[in-house]
Amino acid sequence: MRITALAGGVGGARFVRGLRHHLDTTPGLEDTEVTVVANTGDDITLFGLRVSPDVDTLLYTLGGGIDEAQGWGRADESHRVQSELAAYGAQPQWFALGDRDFGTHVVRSQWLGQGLSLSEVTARLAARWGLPEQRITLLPMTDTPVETHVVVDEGDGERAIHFQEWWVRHQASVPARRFVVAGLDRAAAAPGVLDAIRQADVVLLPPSNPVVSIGIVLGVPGVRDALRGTTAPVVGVSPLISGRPVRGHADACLEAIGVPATAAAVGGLYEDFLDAWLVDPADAGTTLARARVEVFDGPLLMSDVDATARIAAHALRLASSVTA
Ligand code: FO1
Repeated sequence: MRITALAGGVGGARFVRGLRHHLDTTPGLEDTEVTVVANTGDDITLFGLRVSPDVDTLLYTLGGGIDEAQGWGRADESHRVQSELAAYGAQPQWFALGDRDFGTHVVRSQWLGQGLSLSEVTARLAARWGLPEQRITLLPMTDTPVETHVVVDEGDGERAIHFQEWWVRHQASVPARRFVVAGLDRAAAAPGVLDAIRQADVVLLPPSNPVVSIGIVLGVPGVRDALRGTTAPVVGVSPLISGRPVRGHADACLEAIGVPATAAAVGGLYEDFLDAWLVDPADAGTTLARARVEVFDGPLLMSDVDATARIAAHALRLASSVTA
């Protein structure tokens, strides 16, 4: 069986880890291949290095090197390089980059500089983290360098800031007018991405941010059409519980695009290709125009790997029960 998931950062990575755990501990499913299409709109160039936060969060989470409490960055981290950069007055200092994390950014930048594509670089990084041995293929959504920017207006007129500056420096506290991803409409899907959707047996949408993570992946030309056309059932997991994101600032993102922060409204964003939508018991009244809505038998909280595995298992059962 082949499962394809569109993923953002922390939520997507934790979901895929739970999915893989469920597959590996369920007789007959161990050989299932999982392809993850990662959002690269969060990518940013810092100190001359290319940083790909959602890809790195997936690598570290699936490879066992993640700082579990933070959900991003490497475990057992130190910040000696960053303190040297600060001593030189190097900017910015609002994005915490650890010494071990710098290793990833250095090799990514070196390989990109040697002419490798982001897909080739990501495959090398994934090999180090043992993803092929887990039957996980990690694909960037596109090899074209793209970055999500946030248009804000702090009273002195509109200006665009990098997504990370809005997300990390401002903690999404400055109201976003809109999100723009320069060049996305001319970006080609990375090799294998569209086939991974078209040829999947199941397509899953983890509880990632619907606007700046999954929403960006959906903006890659051809992705939405592939989702509409695939014979695979497409099943999503709500990232909101009672109108609140479990973590992050999905509510601020939804407000920026004028969408209510409800499980129903988020499911509605995917309605043109979604077959089923898994929601928390607190959102049991949710209905969608065409997709089937099912209530998870417990809190839709990815509190640990076992809890996440149960959510992933329910999503797969749901996929087998709906016709695409
Ligand atoms: N998130 C923060 O809230 N503060 C940080 O300083 C920070 C640094 C950082 C460094 C590398 C990385 O891969 C992720 C990092 N993140 C940080 C998380 C990141 O902003 C988010 O995980 C995604 O970009 C949003 O999904």
